[in-house]
Amino acid sequence: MTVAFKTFIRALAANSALLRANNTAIPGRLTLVLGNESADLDSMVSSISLAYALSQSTNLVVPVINTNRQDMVLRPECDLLLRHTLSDISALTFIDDIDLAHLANESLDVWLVDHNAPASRQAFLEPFVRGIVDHHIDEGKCLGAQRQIEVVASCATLVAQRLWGLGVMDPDLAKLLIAPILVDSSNLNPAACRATPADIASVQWLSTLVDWAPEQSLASDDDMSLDVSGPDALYSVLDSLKGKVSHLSSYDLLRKDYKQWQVTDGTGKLWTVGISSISFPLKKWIKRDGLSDIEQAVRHWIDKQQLDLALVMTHGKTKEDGVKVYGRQLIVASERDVGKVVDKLRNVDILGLQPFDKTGGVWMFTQSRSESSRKQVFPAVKDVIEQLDY
Ligand SMILES: [Mn+2]
Repeated sequence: MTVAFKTFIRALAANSALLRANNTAIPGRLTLVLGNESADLDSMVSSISLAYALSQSTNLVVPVINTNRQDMVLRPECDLLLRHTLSDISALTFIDDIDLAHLANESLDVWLVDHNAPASRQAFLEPFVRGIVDHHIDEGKCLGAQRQIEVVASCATLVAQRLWGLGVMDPDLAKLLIAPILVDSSNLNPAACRATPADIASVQWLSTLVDWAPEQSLASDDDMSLDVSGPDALYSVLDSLKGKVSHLSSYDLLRKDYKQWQVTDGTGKLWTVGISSISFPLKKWIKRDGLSDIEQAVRHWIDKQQLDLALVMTHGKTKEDGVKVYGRQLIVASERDVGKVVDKLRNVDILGLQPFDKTGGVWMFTQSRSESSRKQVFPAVKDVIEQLDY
């Protein structure tokens, strides 16, 4: 017998309450489906929908949003989509709702979605990982787990394929899944070079299952409703919300889409490395807040996260000679002497760094290889650190 999506969502409130109460009397086994700690739209949607897929054959499967509940305000596109398709997001479990270390015992099973190695701060989960569904470069962890790691634009494509195989789909679930695939592939735009044939096939299939609103004959106003008539309109609402950063301070921009790792260098020293990704071009950010405000925010973040190395990737369109062009920039910062790391990064081909500005321990570059996202940049940085031998 199949479990309907609405039934699964209704049960989440009770399951989340059970976890929040830290109840040691959780009946039988517990399966947590954890997205990555940047908690973007893809991670949130993939963890909810993979949890639903697993719930067809497993009792008590709970998706966990891997960010604090209050940080949802930093991700308005996620907030809107989840409210629209799930109606009640208070039923969801956020990482600060539960005591993960307490739940990590012999009756716990973990599925990682949209990442393939637990975040540094969640490394203790590694022995409990039973499955992985992801689209990042394989970090070679959790080798005993069921692993599905494929290069696609959006992890949601891989989850959609599983749901296809299970023969369970629902109009709200289809809308939930199609959203990150559109966002991560720039609406399947070939020029963005992100969509794979699998992403395109998922969008085509899901699109036929969504209850789209009737086509409006009037030009629609710019309200942020998701009662839209098709994928293009859904993409445009979510993308503009995602790009809305004008209400965020420099410091909030740094924490909005953030990942952190630990890397051991050639001398055995452990580095804590953080990478913020910001969809706001550096030129516009400097114009808005000024260099010293940005520098101060970065130093504050380094202190807050206790980072040995902070990277800030900015991207977006700016006008160059009257033409809008997409570009990426990279800020590298540290309170330590990292000149050697910076020198090596400047020789990394997939970055193509060109000097932009430098103040104190904060280097700013234009990243001429604008197709390289954090998925490519972190492995490059990791390589550089691992080869340090002074
Ligand atoms: Mn993803």
